[in-house]
Amino acid sequence: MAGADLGALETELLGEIASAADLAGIEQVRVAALGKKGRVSELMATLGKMAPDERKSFGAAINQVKTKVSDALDARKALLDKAATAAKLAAERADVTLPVRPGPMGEGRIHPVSQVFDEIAEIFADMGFRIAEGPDIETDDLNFTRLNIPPEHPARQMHDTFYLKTPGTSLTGEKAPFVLRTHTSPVQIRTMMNQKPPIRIIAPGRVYRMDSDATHTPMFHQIEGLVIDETTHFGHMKWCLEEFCKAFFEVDQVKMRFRASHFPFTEPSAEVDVGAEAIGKPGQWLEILGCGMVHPKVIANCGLDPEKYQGWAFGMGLDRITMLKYGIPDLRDMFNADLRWLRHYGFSAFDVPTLAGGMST
Ligand code: 2U9
Repeated sequence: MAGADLGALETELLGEIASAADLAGIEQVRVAALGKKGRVSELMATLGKMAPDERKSFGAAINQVKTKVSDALDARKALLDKAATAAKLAAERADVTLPVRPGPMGEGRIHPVSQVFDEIAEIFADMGFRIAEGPDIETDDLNFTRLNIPPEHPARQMHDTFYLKTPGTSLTGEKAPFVLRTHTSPVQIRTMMNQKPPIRIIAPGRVYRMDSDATHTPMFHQIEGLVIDETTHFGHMKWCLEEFCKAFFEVDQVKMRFRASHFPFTEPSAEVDVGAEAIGKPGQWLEILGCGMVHPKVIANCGLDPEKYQGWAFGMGLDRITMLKYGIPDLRDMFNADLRWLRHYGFSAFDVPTLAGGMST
């Protein structure tokens, strides 16, 4: 091939490269020019049959064409690459500040009890508590006996507790009646039996009592807390509960009233009221939880030395404090699965409660 033809080939190829519109086009030109059977490669293959002098000059000329074509391919490819990325970015541009589009995530509602559980978990997690869970079906040993609730106690009677027809096997191996747990306390019992103090847990969950009227449902939700170590005392409990109330009701100050009470599993025990200013009703008191120092017998019943370890516990009805905080008038509506109610009282899945970002807004 003569030098003029080589120049024409170069012009033709550079023209094709310049007019390639996209990455696929540029690849086509590359294969047709520099591929195994490409026009430049085929010229290279003719070198072998040439006389040495001719080979030298023609070889150098082809190499020049090859380099120019190759450089032009790279440059055009880089340009097209950039243009393709820019086009993709423009097409896929998302304005993350726009409100959520209608759809399952925006439509669905978090039940107020779930929201309040998340709020409480956040508050206690911030104070170093861990969430512990256990089964809804327990033996009467874990639900009652180890909690210092004796067999003749009214809570054990058939009209308060759901007993299962078939007995189960207790943790110590003997046959024991199965019950639907009447409180989440067996979760704390299990934790004390399995874990060395210090213990700081909250135990949320469903509990069951044979009770059904305007203010009681056979299933309701509780959240209990337990702290066990060598030195913790009633003052720590009061501080923690006060901090909890301030964070939960989202106020800077709360009035609290500890009234002496009695529970088999705590001694001394107290019921706790909060000044209703916290929910905008000055002058009234709201009972929100029960608490006390864990009874030494309960500590011993879990295999811990009550001379060495002490602690405190509290319990509250989640449904009740949900109703208080969010002004829900009727307990039974909480379990009716009425979509209109849920749309009114429920929360968006995007309103995740955090201490930094706010509990309920
Ligand atoms: C262990 C030791 C002690 C949990 C406690 C209360 C007080 C309490 C009620 C609140 C409203 C139940 O839902 S409610 O009806 N609970 O007043 N609960 S102290 O004490 C424990 C728990 C576990 C091992």
